[in-house]
Amino acid sequence: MAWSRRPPASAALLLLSCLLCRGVSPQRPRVSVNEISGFSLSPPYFNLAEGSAISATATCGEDQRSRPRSDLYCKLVGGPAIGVPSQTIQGQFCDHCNANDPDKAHPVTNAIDGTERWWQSPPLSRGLNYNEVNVTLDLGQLFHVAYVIVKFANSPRPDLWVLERSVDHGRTFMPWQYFAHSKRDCIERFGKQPNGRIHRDDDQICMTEYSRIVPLENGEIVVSLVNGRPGSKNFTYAPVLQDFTKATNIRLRFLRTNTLLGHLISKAQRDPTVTRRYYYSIKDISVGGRCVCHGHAQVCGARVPGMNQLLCECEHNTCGESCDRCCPGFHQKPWRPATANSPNECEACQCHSHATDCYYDPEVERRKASLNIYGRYDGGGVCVNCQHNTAGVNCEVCAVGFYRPHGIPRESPTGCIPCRCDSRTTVGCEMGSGRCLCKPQYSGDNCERCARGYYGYPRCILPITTTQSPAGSIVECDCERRGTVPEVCSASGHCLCRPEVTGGRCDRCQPGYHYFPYCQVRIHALNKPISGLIIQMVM
Ligand SMILES: *[C@@H]1O[C@H](CO)[C@@H](O)[C@H](O)[C@H]1NC(C)=O
Ligand SMILES: *[C@@H]1O[C@H](CO)[C@@H](O)[C@H](O)[C@H]1NC(C)=O
Ligand SMILES: [Ca+2]
Repeated sequence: MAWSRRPPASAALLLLSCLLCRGVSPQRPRVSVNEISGFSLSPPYFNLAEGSAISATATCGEDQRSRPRSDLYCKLVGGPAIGVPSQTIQGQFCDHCNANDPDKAHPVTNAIDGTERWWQSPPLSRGLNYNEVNVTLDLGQLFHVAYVIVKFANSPRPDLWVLERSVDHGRTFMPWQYFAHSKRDCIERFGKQPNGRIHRDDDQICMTEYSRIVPLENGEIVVSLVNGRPGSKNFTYAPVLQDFTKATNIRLRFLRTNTLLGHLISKAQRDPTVTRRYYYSIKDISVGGRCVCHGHAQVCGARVPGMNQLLCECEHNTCGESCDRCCPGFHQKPWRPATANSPNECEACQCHSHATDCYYDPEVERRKASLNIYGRYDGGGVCVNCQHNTAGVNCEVCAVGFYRPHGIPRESPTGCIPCRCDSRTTVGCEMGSGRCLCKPQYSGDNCERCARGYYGYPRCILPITTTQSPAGSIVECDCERRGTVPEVCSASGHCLCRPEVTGGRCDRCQPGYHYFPYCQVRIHALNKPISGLIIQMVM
């Protein structure tokens, strides 16, 4: 049995070509993702393991503090040597690990180096605790992972282990898939039905087929995290599956090595000629994945300078590392991931060129108060920081104290000009005409007089009699209104009498005038009709 001479990246390339070939049956159809993407964009899959950082909790030929040491191990497989073992001890083919010797070092980086070199864990003869070893990949950022392929080297595949993932950069891990040699272990160790059907997109299954002792060397485990799951055919509408495939870190948590003796191991566990044959070895780990771009990017390439990070090249007016928000100025609609049926683009706000940013307000959308760029009241974008003396949800009006003359377009940066009105008597001016808009107590084209019912320009206060006065501090105007001019009283509260009237309250006629409030000079005959003016006043 010869080790494959295939260049290391070929496994991933084969998978990738398989992903792309759709329908064409490759020689070894192992993993493919046939999703209907429609309007949703996705960057290509690639081998995430190559760019990741890898660590192991224990390594053959190194002590726990990473200092070199010599560890004797022997292969489980007998028969003719494959070239590597240098010693035969009692019919076993044996060798040493030593981190000091490049030919005998088995650092964990060998598992992602693209060569035939492999990582190896300490043999159990060094301690039965080396049944439990973790190998952890740090992907550096959040990715969608479609599959994990582990190729083992000079040992069988593990008897019992868990594939775990983290989405918080390694702070917490959760199981992704369980592997056990016996169905009983699935139930007893992991509480899972062995080889059960997948019902939900996030079911964590327990498989027994990958823990068989054969092949004794160069076994493979292919873990597909998408295929066979209900949401796989409609990935863009399967948020649970989208979440299930996310990972920032991947951990292979090995719990028990495979042994020829099965559970009789306990009887032989003190015999180093047996236990030195039990260890883990990994030749290659590949992780098929792609950036998380929420369906808004088809390229995920640009590495941030100085950082080991891949960025989505966001489309659909989305922004953010994973296109997870709308770009500034594109908040007319709330952000949504793309689906097969709709790109769910972020839509520009209508700010009439007076603002560069906006935010989405569902209440504004409910009131249909936001104009979109197509001229319809659809969406909830609210422009922020309207420039050029403009204001409003869409920067569509002029700020207080400014008006836009007729015929000037809303977009004009110089369209809103100051009102020519006295700010003491006005609240601004009318759009278009620029006509002054009086405060309630003023009227006239330029708000130059008191409104009806108000007296004493320019104060223009409401006339109140002393008996009605709620508080003494208010200057009141206690006049006989039938005897005053229309303004009734002055700003200081003095009653302003008609010329023929007199008195502090303007409540009597001047000398020589008669019949308040008429105050006529001469009345020739009382039985004659009096003047029209008087009739008017009487009525
Ligand atoms: C392996 O990782 C798990 C958590 O995923 C942890 O509980 C366990 O202690 C680790 N094992 C070793 C040997 O460090
Ligand atoms: C995917 O799911 C969406 C929403 O449930 C549905 O409208 C669409 O028809 C589905 N597409 C396919 C191909 O099943
Ligand atoms: Ca390798």
